[in-house]
Amino acid sequence: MVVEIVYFAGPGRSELLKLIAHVANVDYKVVGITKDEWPTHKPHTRYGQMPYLKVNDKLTIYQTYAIARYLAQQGDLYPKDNIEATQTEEYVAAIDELFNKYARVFFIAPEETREQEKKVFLEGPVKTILGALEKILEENGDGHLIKGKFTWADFVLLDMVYALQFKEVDLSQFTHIIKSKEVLKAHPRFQDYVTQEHNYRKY
Ligand SMILES: N[C@@H](CCC(=O)N[C@@H](CS)C(=O)NCC(=O)O)C(=O)O
Repeated sequence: MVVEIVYFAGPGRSELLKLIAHVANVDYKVVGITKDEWPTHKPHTRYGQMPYLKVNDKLTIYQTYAIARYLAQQGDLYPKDNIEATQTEEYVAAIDELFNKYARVFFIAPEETREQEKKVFLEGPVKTILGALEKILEENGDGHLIKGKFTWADFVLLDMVYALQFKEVDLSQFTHIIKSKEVLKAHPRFQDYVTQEHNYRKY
């Protein structure tokens, strides 16, 4: 069964989904909707938004992190242990909060207030949320948010880091987060993902 990851034909929220699907060894294909197609496509989506995942004729899943969780569960990226699973949920929820603020600052905020909003973002949630995850990585010491294993939370963080660096946010103070990138990139399925044409982030 091949699932379809449907999103705008370009980078954005579906980067994470393609990466997790690939690393989790899910059989997937990428469906790109153009800006011109979107107005006629939008009313057929549940929330008027993308991405969505078409699993089969009966099942379509919406909301980025719900899709990411489902894909992670198909492979070995979602912990079977309840406590570890809950910890990944916590970390992903924190990153979700950061991502929504990032989207506001860099893509939604009006030009007149963007610089001020950016300052508040960098001094506030970036420091607090990444600072907290940095501490966990430091304690674990192996580049993983859940010690000893690759989980979806690692890739959610990686995607957030790339999104921030794409906007030239300096993350050099978060040395353990930066180091964890290399650990994730060493995953054999990650190595394969970077060769894919639809790897728009150019990991
Ligand atoms: N909470 C949603 C947000 C999705 C979202 O904001 N999608 C945007 C693109 S990044 C969208 O579909 N925009 C087009 C529109 O609203 O018409 C998720 O996580 O998937």
